[in-house]
Amino acid sequence: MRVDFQNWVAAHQLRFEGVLQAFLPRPEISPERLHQAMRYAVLDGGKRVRPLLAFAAGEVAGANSERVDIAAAAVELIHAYSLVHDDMPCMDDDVLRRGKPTCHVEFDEATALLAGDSLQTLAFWLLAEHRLSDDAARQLQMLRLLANATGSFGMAGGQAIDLASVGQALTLPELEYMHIHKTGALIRAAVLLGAYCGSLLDAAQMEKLDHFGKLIGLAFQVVDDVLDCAADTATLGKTAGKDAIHGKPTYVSLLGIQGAREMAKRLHGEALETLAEFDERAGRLRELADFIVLRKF
Ligand code: GRG
Repeated sequence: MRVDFQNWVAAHQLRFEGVLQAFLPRPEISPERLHQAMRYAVLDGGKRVRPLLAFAAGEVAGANSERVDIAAAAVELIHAYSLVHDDMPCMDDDVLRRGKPTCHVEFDEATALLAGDSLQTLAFWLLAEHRLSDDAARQLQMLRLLANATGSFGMAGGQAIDLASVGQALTLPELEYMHIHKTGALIRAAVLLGAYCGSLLDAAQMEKLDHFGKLIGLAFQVVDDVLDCAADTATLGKTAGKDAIHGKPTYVSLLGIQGAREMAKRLHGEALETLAEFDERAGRLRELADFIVLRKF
């Protein structure tokens, strides 16, 4: 019998918490404070959207779930690192994340910086240490893919553009470029890495999944912009309304809230169309696309 979506999500979130616990350095091992900060930033919080996308894409590609766990953990560690650094005073300067004090508030700035750095390197260590594919060239390709999605041609590059765009009037294509990199690149990588752990898909199907990842990554950001102005801090677990306060260009500032909602709906439709040729094994990906666009937090 097929488990309903809510239960599938809950079961994977619970099991994956154990996977992350096992991969993170134990808190009593030296340097204790750094290891405690790394665990604080990763464990017990977050929707785990990127890992869920990797699990769902792994299902499409017939992947071994232990391999997908590694890929999903690597992506989530990169995501956690990005949140720790983004919250620091030199960037977004925020005090609340996932319903608790941000890492630099709970620990200190230097520890938060090192925790982010160490989470990033742990992610790449995981991909290098474990076998994720029977094809060594493909495994290298996976490392390359995550590096590109994370660095100056991906998330970090998008963040640099974001920081430079405060108070600027961006055009829609400029805003899209920024978000495809800042938020979209890692979401896209999560889908691809999950699929690369399996071997059922040909190049054309991988390209379809890549396009799905791109569309749903952008939709995620459009919804994030809407929630930043439509939801409250308690629901989001992070400070609401900051984009407008900081004069950040967003889909809401460019299109209005209704226009942004319509854009998310259009991207959602296009993402589902991209999956049209896949059979029921893509069911979880379709459900995740729905969740990403309909979510309230
Ligand atoms: C510091 C290199 C560097 C990059 C930071 C991801 C990012 C780039 C900044 C985070 C700021 C932000 C709120 C971006 C909007 C989209 C986003 C990534 C939201 C947070 O992701 P969720 O909603 O968070 O998946 P949880 O806590 O559920 O994991």
